[in-house]
Order: sequence, then C-alpha cells, then structure tokens
Amino acid sequence: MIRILTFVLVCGLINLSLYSQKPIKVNQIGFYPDSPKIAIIPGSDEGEFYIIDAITDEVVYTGEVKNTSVWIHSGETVMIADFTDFTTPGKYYVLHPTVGISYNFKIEDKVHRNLHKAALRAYYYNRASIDLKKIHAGKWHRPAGHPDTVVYVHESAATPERPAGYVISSPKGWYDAGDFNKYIVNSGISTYTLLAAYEHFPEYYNDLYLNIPESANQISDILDEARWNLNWMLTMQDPNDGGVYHKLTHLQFQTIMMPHEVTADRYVVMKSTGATLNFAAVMATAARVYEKYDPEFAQAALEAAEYAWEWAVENPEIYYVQPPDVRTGQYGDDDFSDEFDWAAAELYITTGNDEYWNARNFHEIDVGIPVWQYVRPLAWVSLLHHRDNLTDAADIELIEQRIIDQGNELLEEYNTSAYNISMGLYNDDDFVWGSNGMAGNHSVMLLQAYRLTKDESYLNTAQANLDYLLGRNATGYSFVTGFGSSTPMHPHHRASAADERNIEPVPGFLVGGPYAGHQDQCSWYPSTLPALSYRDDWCSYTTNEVTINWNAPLVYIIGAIEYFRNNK
Ligand code: G3I
Ligand code: 9MR
Repeated sequence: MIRILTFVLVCGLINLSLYSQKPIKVNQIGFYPDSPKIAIIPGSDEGEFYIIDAITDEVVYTGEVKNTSVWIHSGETVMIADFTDFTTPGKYYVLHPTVGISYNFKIEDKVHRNLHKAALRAYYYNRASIDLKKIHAGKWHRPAGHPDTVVYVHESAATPERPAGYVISSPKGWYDAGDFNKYIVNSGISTYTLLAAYEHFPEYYNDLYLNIPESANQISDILDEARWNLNWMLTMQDPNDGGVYHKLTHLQFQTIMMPHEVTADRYVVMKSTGATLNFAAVMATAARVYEKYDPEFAQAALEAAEYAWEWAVENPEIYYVQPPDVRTGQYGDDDFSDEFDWAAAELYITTGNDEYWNARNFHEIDVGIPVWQYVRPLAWVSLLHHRDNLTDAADIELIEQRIIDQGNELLEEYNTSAYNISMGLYNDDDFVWGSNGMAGNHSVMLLQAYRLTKDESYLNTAQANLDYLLGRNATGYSFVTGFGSSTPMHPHHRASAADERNIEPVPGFLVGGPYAGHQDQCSWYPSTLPALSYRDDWCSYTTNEVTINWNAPLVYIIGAIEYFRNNK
C-alpha cells in the first residue's frame, strides 16, 4: 500500500520535478540523527508531507505541514515541514502531494565531515607561491602562482628607508578571493576565525587530516594551513616602524587566467591603521595558539603584534585611500574603534598585561556580528573563551552577559522568521555583499552562547543557518561548490573559470550569496528581492565570488556543530 501511494505521488509530480530547482528546500547534505530537521515548502497548502527513502521510494515518515507565513526578503509564502523526530540513518527526500519534492539528503552521524574538510582545503587551493601537486590537489593541480619574491613598494607606501620602487619579498599567503590579490584587512578576520576554531576545539582538529603538503608533520593541519597565511602576513610589516601595508596587489584586476600565467608586477600599497590593527590582533592570537608547537614563531608573532599596536596608537587615523593608479579591492573603513578593541583584547589575553584592557572601555561597547570592517565581536569571542584565565582587571560577568544578549537577539529573529533562520535580523541589512558570510557569522556568535550556556536553542539555530547555506533558502542552491545536488558551477574565481581541464569549479568554496546591490551589472538577476537575488554566473561577482572571509565562518560552524553533535 505504501509503495503504491508513493508511486502515485511521485508520478503526479513528474512535471514539477522538471523545474531547474526542486520546489521543496532542504539542506542538501543532511542532518544528524538527533538534530532538528526542517524543510521549507512553498505555498499555503498545509496538510501531510512525507519523507521518502531515496533508494526504495517508500514512505518512511508522515508529518503535518505547519506555520504558513510570508518571508519578506523573498516575497514568498512558505510552510514548515518539521521531521525532527524521524531519526533513522539513510538517504531520503521530502514530498508534498501538491507542491513537489526536495533534493536528496542524508541522516547520519558526521554528516558534514567531508564538507568541513573541503571548506578547509579551499584555503590550500587558494595558496599563492606553491605548486598544487596532484597528490594533494587531485584534478585541480596547477603550477605555483605568484612567487611574490619581487614586490615593489608603491609610491603611497614610500619612506626614506623604503622608497618607491624598493623591492621586498612577500611570498605565500592565500589569494583573497576570485582575484589574485592579498589584503591584510580581510586576512585578519579570516585567519583569526580558523585559529579560533582550533583554539576552541583542539581535540577535534588534532584528528582532522586534510591531505595538504604539511600533513605529515606533528602539527594539526588547520594550523599548518593558517601558518601559510601568517608567514605572508609577517612580511607585510615594515621592520623600520611597525606599520603594516594595507595590501599586496596588482595595479588592476587581471583578466580570467590561471594564477601561474599572470606576469603583471606586484606592489605593497600604503600602510593603514586598519591593516596594522588587524595584524596586531591576529599575531597576538597566533602567539598563544602556536606557543606549544613553535615557541620561536610564537615569540616573533607577539613581538610583531606589540610593534604594530605601538604604530597604530601613534597613527590612529590613517584611513586607506586608493591611489589613482590602483584599482583593486579597497577594504576601506572609516571607523577603527572596533579594530582597536579587538587588538587590545587579543594582546591583553596573550600577555596578561592590564594596560591593554585599560586602553579600551569594554563596559561601553556592544557586540554585533563580525564582518571584515566590524571586528569588535571577535574581542568578545576571545574574552569569553579565556574568561577563566584573565587578570582581575576583566569583568567576567560583563563578558558572559554580552555573549548571551547577542545570542538572544539572534534567537528572537529565528523565532519570527518564516524560514526558521536568524537572517533578516536587521531587515535587508543582513543581505549585504557576502550575505552567506553574514549567515555563517550569525552562527559563530550563536555557538558562543551555546558554548557558555549549553542551551540547545543556540546550537539548533546555528545549525538552521547552516541548513540555509546548504539549500534551505529561497534560491534552492547549496552555496558550497561541489557539495549538494544544485551547487554553483560558475563562481567568480579565476582559478576555476580559467581551468580548461575541469568543468567542476574548485570544491569547498562558499559563494557570496544573495544580495540586491547588482553593482556588477550582470543582467538577468531573477529578482530584485534580496534573498532571491543570486546568479550562478562568472559575471555576478557581487553574489557568486568566493573569499577567504566567507569560508572561515563556514569552517568554524561546521567544525563546532560536528563536534557538538557527536560529543554531547
Ligand atoms: O559602508 C556602507 C554603509 O555605510 C551603507 O549603509 C551600506 C549600504 O549599502 O553600504 C556600505 O558599504 C558597503 C561596503 O561593502 C561595506 O559593507 C558597499 O555598499 C559594498 O559595495 C561593499 O562591498 C564590498 C566589496 O568588496 C566592494 O568594495 C564587500 O564587502 C567586500 O567583501 C568585497 O571584497 C572584495 C575585494 O574588494 C576584492 N576581492 C574580492 C572581494 C569579494 O568580492
Ligand atoms: O574580479 C574582481 C573581483 O574580485 C572583485 O570583487 C570585484 C569588485 O571589486 O571586481 C572584479 O573585477 C571586475 C572589475 O571590478 C570590473 N571589470 C570586470 C572585473 C571582473 O571581470
């Protein structure tokens, strides 16, 4: 009987399943047996939905659709299919008799583990100055790009000791994104987030094998990967004064080509307060994270951090101004108060020196969601993690309260959202350029509240945002290359777009995601509504580029969720 019912339902849906996206939206990777499980069904036809075994096509679960409501960010009326109490491992899809089906998903332990490795390996694939060998890179192997051993000091960065045209060597590091440039500001939040993942979950990462060139050493692979960028960052500090160059860049964006094909000159461009404080914060973090494994490096990182801090205190308002002959990314910022807070917090934690705590007024400052130009929340993340080892100067109650308040704000949004996610809190402001990074960073903050309180609603909401990124969203895409049934095939990523050998883009990259700014003038966006405004096309660099700062929260949240779901 069940088989017949399924057959009838599936046949009735053949037309619907010819749509380019399946109408029912679900995490296309899957769920842990004991985690919440939700699908979004468009329309208002409440009634029964079914979970179907993808191998046998049998109905294995019947539930009632509920909560019809409108999601203003996509203009859709949607319903919730909640099948949390179905816990049997396997491969399934969701079916609603009048609406259609979803893509397949799995229920199993460690369901996101491979995706987690891929999200980390994306950094390896974006390394400058190293051959990506077949044994590590598979079919995406390529010769080394950008040795960066001859880099010119740009006029904007000239000093008596290092005049314009002076040559420095500044190899390694990760390409920022789909472009080939290396930007200190964006490296700050990205590298920190990977270091925080390790600092918060060392047992998990000590076991995670990434198949990168350093995998055979005794250090965790995530720390080896982060070190590739830290080594580059260290070369961006001017040893004569402690200031840090804003970026290492071509004068303009290069056309579509493989990294090793590029021959244009490279420059370091002006020092800025923003870059110098990001550098100070990350080096102070690195000093404590690597102390056990490489004390010499840890010491060098701490000295570099303190030198940078001194420069920033003496030069508190050097804003990045793009020189007329430079056209690449700006990462410009007109408020460094959050960068000062973050660098002070990391230096305070690492050194135990009260002067850093006292340099800022932590009682007066708020939390928020981390993004490249707003890093204050990272100060609270680190203070929370180290709260039991701080000096008497710190106010632990304040630190805990700030984290809980931020978590509660996000829970409130989840509870009122038609999609059951926390995106949309500040209305359309969450749908910025890189909204997927924003969704990830919401979850980073929710996970801090969970780590502190062990209240499951924070963990569940953090996972709901991951479900959103992996397919339970208005576009129907799973936004990580290579993971899911419908994933980006044409990201704005030169090393993928120029690769004539492979149809599939480099895997493991989270694309920027829905955003209605449309500055790229790529035509045919399906909608002007922010949550639907996404195109899987090279031309859409405002929605379909990849970057190190969007992948970093993805790594953090998957690692944390995998750890907590399997170690409760
Ligand atoms: O600061 C204003 C704010 O005051 C205003 O309310 C808001 C309204 O739109 O805009 C804010 O400015 C935005 C800015 O980011 C800061 O958030 C701009 O509109 C927006 O266009 C800008 O986007 C940045 C983009 O570069 C263009 O500069 C993205 O955040 C940033 O991720 C992206 O970074 C690029 C690099 O430059 C180059 N490498 C690739 C990378 C990713 O695309
Ligand atoms: O490829 C560039 C991308 O990395 C940047 O995020 C984006 C915005 O700064 O710019 C892209 O380059 C475009 C340039 O700005 C304008 N001409 C077309 C380039 C993309 O093909």
